[in-house]
Amino acid sequence: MSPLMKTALITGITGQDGAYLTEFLLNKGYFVHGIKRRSSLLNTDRIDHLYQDPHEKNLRLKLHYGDLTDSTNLIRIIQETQPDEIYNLAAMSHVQVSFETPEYTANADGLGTLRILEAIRILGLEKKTRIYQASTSELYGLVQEVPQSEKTPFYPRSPYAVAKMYAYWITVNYREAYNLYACNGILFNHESPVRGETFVTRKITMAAAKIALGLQNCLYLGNLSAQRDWGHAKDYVEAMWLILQQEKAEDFVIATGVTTSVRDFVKMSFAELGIEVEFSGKDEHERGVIIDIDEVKVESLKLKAESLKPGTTVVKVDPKYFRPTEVDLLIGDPTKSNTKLGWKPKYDLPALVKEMVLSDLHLTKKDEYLKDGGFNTLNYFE
Ligand code: NDP
Ligand code: GDR
Repeated sequence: MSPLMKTALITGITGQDGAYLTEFLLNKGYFVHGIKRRSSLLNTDRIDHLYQDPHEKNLRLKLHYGDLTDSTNLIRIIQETQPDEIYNLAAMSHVQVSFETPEYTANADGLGTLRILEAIRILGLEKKTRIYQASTSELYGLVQEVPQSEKTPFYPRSPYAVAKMYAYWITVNYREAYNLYACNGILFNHESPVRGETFVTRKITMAAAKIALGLQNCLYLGNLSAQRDWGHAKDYVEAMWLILQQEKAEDFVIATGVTTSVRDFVKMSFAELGIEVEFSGKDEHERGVIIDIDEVKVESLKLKAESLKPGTTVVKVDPKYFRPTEVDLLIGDPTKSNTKLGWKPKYDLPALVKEMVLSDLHLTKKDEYLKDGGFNTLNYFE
């Protein structure tokens, strides 16, 4: 390994951001180490295209078994890998699930960050290793002001956000107390074709593809009025890297500055498939109904036109997806990252939606093929 080659350690390498960041850092010439939890299935789908056989001569990607709840394991991996940069992306990242598993979430998302920071001190790596902490717009929670910037006060609204608030402040504290180069990226929602299937964007794009192919009847959602500032994960991992390349360690908001409701995300996704959906009704009785079909688009995408009739209800509200406390409106102010980091997203929302919908249409065609052959895989996702 060349002495000039930088080494990065990524926790959460099997996740959405871990995969995009690994690809980004390999392209920059880094040696990338990743921490992966043991699971009964391999769970490396998102990084399989980057995987290298450990026997390869010019190996630049290596996976280590580990867990954010195990400090001894983190200390050992950091000692072995001696990273120039650590990207702490591992987390129980689902807001609604955090209401079901609050203690575990606090342990992994909150204390997990402390364990990494302490490991750096224990190993005397304060001057060598820079740390990126995956902070989140969920910290803003109950709306205090819009758009939300680095100066906006926090008001977390879930066990996930409260755990991430601890992680945010312990990162700031270790920077100030021990002069670590440790930074928070306060990232607003970012999505992609490999977004987890239970986050709302991916749930919508997968369902739109299945409905368009006649493989699913209806999409059930929770709060349709929630508004999010959605960007593309590919753009956001570049910002993570830029945050660690500055002279001084600082925290940055990463966002597009545009907000959209869940309802409009649904409309945009179906429109990508030539299906116009309109909403009517209120609260849990609200529905999304097909009002028009673009026959040319349906034909060109080889969709199942016979199952797509104007008047058909394709979206219903299921209150089980309502959260005990909701975050209604997120819209980020990216002025600081635009000016200091020179960061600007390349994707806008229409381009993101298009990429996700077409990717899911492609994946769903495999299910269609299997169903035609008598093997129904679909119930897993409904
Ligand atoms: P994902 O849920 O896709 O990935 C999370 C990763 O963390 C997975 O690799 C997961 O492993 C791993 N992980 C979970 N728990 C542990 C643990 N105890 N020990 C080790 N690894 C663990 O999340 P994203 O990629 O979307 O997000 C990355 C980070 O950024 C997270 O911290 C998230 O909270 C934060 N964030 C995300 C935003 C977004 O919009 N995507 C916005 C702001 C912040 P496995 O594959 O085994 O489950
Ligand atoms: P979020 O993302 O909670 O913002 O956290 P999610 O996609 O889960 O929810 C966004 C909004 O959509 C509403 N919603 C639904 N959400 C889900 N998951 N499923 C539904 O059926 C549904 N219907 C409506 C939600 O109530 C919410 O208002 C994501 C995660 O990636 C976090 O890790 C990250 O920190 C934040 O983004 C920024």
